[in-house]
Amino acid sequence: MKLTTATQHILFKLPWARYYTSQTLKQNPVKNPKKMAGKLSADDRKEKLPVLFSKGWTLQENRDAIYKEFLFKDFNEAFGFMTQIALKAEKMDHHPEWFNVYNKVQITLSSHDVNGLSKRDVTLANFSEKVAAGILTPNEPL
Ligand code: HBI
Repeated sequence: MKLTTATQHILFKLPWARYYTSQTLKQNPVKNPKKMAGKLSADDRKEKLPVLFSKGWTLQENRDAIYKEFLFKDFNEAFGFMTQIALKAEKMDHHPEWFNVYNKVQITLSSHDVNGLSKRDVTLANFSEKVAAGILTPNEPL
């Protein structure tokens, strides 16, 4: 019998049910949809990464991750950018590795659960580009 995740949580509180649930889970384990997503496929890399490279993202040499340094007019713009990314990251349950000093924001994206790049990183990178474009005044470098 397939148990929903919520049912499993409830049942896990009852000792006798814990055994039953553990046996049930062995038969049909609940997979984390995020972990099921997996690493970026070769086709996706060919299609999606060049677009980001053209916008200043680079592939890290020592790990399967992408990196970009954003420069803004001042700290307020930089922090406004980070605030919007932070809200998106929470909504996605996918978080950047980043560093900020004054008007500079350095972002590294990789998916810890698959130990490399996933579609989530591409999504967050593209979102970062949209936010930066909205914040940066015309003719300012990204
Ligand atoms: N952020 N970049 C990144 N990679 C993850 O695997 C990840 C995350 N934020 C939250 C998260 N995973 C949760 O699902 C827990 O695994 C921490």
